[in-house]
Amino acid sequence: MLPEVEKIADDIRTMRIRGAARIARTAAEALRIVAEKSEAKTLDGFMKEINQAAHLLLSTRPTAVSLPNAVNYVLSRVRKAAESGSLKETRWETIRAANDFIESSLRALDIIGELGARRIKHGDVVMTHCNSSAAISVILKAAEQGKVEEVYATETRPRFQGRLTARQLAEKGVKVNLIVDSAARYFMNEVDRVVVGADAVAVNGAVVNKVGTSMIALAAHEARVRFYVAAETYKLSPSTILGELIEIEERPATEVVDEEFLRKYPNIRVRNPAFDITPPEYIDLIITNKGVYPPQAIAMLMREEFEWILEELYPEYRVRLVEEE
Ligand code: RUB
Repeated sequence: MLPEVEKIADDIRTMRIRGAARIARTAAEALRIVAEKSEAKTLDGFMKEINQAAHLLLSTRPTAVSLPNAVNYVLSRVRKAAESGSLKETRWETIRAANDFIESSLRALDIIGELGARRIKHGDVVMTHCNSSAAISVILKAAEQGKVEEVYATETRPRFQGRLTARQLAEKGVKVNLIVDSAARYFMNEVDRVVVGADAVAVNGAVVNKVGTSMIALAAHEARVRFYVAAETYKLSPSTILGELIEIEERPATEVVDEEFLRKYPNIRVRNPAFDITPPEYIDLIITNKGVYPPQAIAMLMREEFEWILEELYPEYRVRLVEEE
C-alpha cells in the first residue's frame, strides 16, 4: 500500500481529516493518488491496488455515508473503464472520476449555500452544531446578503469542532456566540432557525449528524424554531432503501476523560457515540444541491440519484427490479 494512502486513512481515522464532505473528497483524492503512482504492469495488478486502497479507506470511519458514496462512484467508473482491457485508459479514468467527484462536491457546497440562504430571513438569529461545511455555506451566504443577525455555535463536546465553526464565521465578520452544548435549549428562545449538516440521511428522512444534534432538534421543535439540514446528495444513504441501518461510530473513552480517570474508576464505563439520529418529525427541510426537500420526500431524490449504485452493488435489488418489470 502506498504510504500516502495509509497516511490519508490514518488521518481520517484519527480525525485529523474530518467532516463528511472533506472525508469524501480526501478518499477520492487517495484513489487518484493510487492511479497516479501505481507501478502495476497489468490491469489486474492495478485493479488489485485500487480495491485494496478502497477497502482500507472504507474501514476508517463507519458512519459518514459520503465516504462509501465517493469510493463507489470512483470504483464504478474504474470498473467500466476496465472492461476496455486497457490499463492506461483505466488509470486515466480513475483520475478523471476522482477529479469529477471533488469538483462536483465543491460545486454542491456553493449551490447549497445559495438555496439555503433563501430560507434565512433578514434579522435571523441562527444556531448551528459541530462544524459542517454545508451548514456554514448556508450561514455565510445569508450573512453576505446581510440577513444574519448573529449565530449561536455549540462548542461540540468532546472534540470541540464548534470552535472551528465559531472561528470560521467570525473570520468572515459574522457575530458569533460560542456556547456549551447543554445551553442550546436555554438560548433557543432567541433563535429563529437552526442549520446543521449531515453525515448520512436515511430513506425515511432521518438524519445522522454529530451527537447532540437530535437534542437540539427536539429543543427547536418544542420552541417552534425551524430546523434545517444542509446536505449534499452524496450524504444520502442508498443502502437504507434496502432496510440496512446506519452504524453509529463509538469513539475511544479517552476523548471524554483522561487515562488517569479510567485507571482510577475501572468500574465506570464511558460511552462516546460520535453521532446520533434525528427523526424526520423534527426536521423542516433538507437543503441539497438538487433542491430543497421536506424529509418525507427525500426517498424520491435518493432513488433518482442512486438507482445505479443499487443495481451495481446490491444484486438482491437488481432481482427485485427485474421482477417488477
Ligand atoms: C462532523 C459532523 C458534521 C457533518 C457534516 O463530525 O457531524 O456535521 O460531517 O459536515 P466529525 P460537512 O467531526 O466527527 O467528522 O457538511 O462538512 O460534510
